[in-house]
Amino acid sequence: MPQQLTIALSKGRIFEETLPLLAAAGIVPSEAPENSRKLIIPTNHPNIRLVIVRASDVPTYVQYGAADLGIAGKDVLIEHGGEGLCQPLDLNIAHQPLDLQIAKCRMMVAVPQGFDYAAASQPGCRLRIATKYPNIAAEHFAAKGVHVDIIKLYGSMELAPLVGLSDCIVDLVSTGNTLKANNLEAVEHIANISSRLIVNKAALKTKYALLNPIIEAFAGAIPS
Ligand code: PRT
Ligand code: MG
Repeated sequence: MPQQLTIALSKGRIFEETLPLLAAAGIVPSEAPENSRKLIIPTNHPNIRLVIVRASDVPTYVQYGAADLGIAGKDVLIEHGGEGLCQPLDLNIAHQPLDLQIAKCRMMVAVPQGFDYAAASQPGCRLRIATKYPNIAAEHFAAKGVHVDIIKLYGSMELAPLVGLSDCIVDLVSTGNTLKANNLEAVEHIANISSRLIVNKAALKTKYALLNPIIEAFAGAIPS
C-alpha cells in the first residue's frame, strides 16, 4: 500500500496563494474549495489529498497527524504554539523557518481616529483590548509595561471600539481599507505576518521520501 499524504489548507487567500506552490510540486487539486462543499479534495496525484479547514485549525490537524503538512499564517502559529509541529528551515537563511511569502499582512494596534494612543499607552496605564490574538496582544503590552484587559473576539474586531467594548484592537491589516471604513487608524506595528509550512513531527521521519520533494519544490517557488 503506497503512503498517503494529507495537506491541510484554509480556503480563501491561503488556498489561492498556495496553488502556484502546489503546482511547482506537480500537485493540482481536482476542484477549488470556493466552488465545492467538499472538505476532502483529491489531487492529480493519487496519494496526495487536501483537507479544507478553518485557518486557525490548520496547526491542530497537523499537530495530531490528521494532516501531514499544512500552511498557516504566523499569527495563527504564534497563538497556537509549536507542539507536535516542525517548521522546515530555509536553507538560504541560517536557522530561519521557511517563510512562504504568501498572505502577507501586518499585526497592528488600531484605535478610533483622534484617540490619544501615545498618552493612553504609557507604562502603568490600563487599556481594554479587543482581539482574536490574546497571546500576541498580552505579550506586546507586557513588554511596554501597559496593563491590559483582553477581550477575546472571533471576528469583526473593528466594531469593538466603535461601540465601547474596548479602547483599541489588535488585528491584521493588509490594505488598511477596513480600518478606514470604520474610522479607525493603525497606531502601532507589532509584527510582519506571512504564512509558513508546518509539518507533523512524526510524519517528517516516516514519510520523508514523499514530503521532502514537496518541501523543496515549495522552497524553490517562493515569490520574491
Ligand atoms: O475569515 P475566517 O474567520 O474564516 O478565518 P481567518 O480570518 O482566520 O482566515 P482568512 O482566510 O481570512 O485568513 C487566513 C490568513 O491570512 C490569516 O491567518 C493571516 O495570516 C493572513 N492574512 C493576510 C489575513 C489578512 N491578510 C487580512 N487582511 N487575515 C485576515 N485579514 C483581515 C483582517 O483581520 C481584517 O479584518 O482582513 C481585514 C483587513 O484587511 P484590509 O485589507 O482591509 O486591511
Ligand atoms: Mg478572515
